[in-house]
Amino acid sequence: SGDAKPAGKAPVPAYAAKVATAVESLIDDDDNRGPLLVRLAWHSSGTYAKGGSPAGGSDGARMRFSPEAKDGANAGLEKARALLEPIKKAHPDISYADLYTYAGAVAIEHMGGPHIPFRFGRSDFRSEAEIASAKAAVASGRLPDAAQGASHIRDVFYRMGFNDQEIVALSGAHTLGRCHTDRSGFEGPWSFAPTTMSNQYFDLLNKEIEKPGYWTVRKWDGPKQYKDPTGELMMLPTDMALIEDDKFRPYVQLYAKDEAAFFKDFAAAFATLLHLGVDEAKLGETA
Ligand code: DDH
Repeated sequence: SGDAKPAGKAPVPAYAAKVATAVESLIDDDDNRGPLLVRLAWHSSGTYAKGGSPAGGSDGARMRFSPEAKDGANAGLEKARALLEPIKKAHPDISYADLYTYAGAVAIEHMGGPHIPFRFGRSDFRSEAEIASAKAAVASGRLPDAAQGASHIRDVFYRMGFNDQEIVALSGAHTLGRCHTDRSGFEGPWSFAPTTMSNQYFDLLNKEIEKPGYWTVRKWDGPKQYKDPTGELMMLPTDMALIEDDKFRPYVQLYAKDEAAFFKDFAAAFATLLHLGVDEAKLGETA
């Protein structure tokens, strides 16, 4: 009949370009926002467990509600969600779940990184009760713990379906942003240019391979972290695990010398991350 919907994926929504522009101006207003939005996209998605019950992942935008809103791993991300609220008001047709992930994709590219292929179509839970009755509440503990080592990193990322190369590529996001004592307890940026996407994180890790002792344990009252010779930069125990582990280390070396390879592999893995657990049938054309 004439009522039949045409087959095929939904086109990229008309609001996509306007939302991207709005996210870009948020980032231009304040240097810390780009990295914060990338972390929001990652923590929205990184609860995914392949075959898990609940599955987790970005669909549903559960981070607006307990338990994810109160997860210590998400400390500080309430600021990212609040920043995006006016964009949601101006473009009510975008779901929160799409907005939280799309903003991260836009931020990567706007900070000089690769284009992240993105598909719209996620939907939102409306309340904590709705999440609970759908048995979709994800308890704390699925996001990585920075105090641990390679086997923990593998547990977390293999659970999402990633391999060692993808784990290392994704970790390169730590070129961006910084740790805050009032959020994670750790302190400081990983790179000298934390609002520019580059392979600098790998370059800095690679210095330890070329000159052991470049990174040393920082003496302070806070949790164990490493400092560089300038004392300005930091690495987490999980970052150092990437050069301690024989299977991770070659990818650190590869990405340190080949930024194009890093950008290509990061774009693919980050796009995969943002779509984990989202029903293929809901997703539209790739933007
Ligand atoms: Fe991360 N990350 N991350 N991270 N992350 C922190 C900040 C940022 C771990 C721990 C921390 C990824 C992987 C890991 C970003 C992106 C990504 C902070 C500091 C901690 C701690 C939070 C704070 O105090 O504000 C650990 C552990 C891992 C791991 O893999 C084992 C991945 C995969 C990504 C990604 O985006 C693909 C970004 C960006 C930030 C900076 C946020 C900011 O406000 O600046």
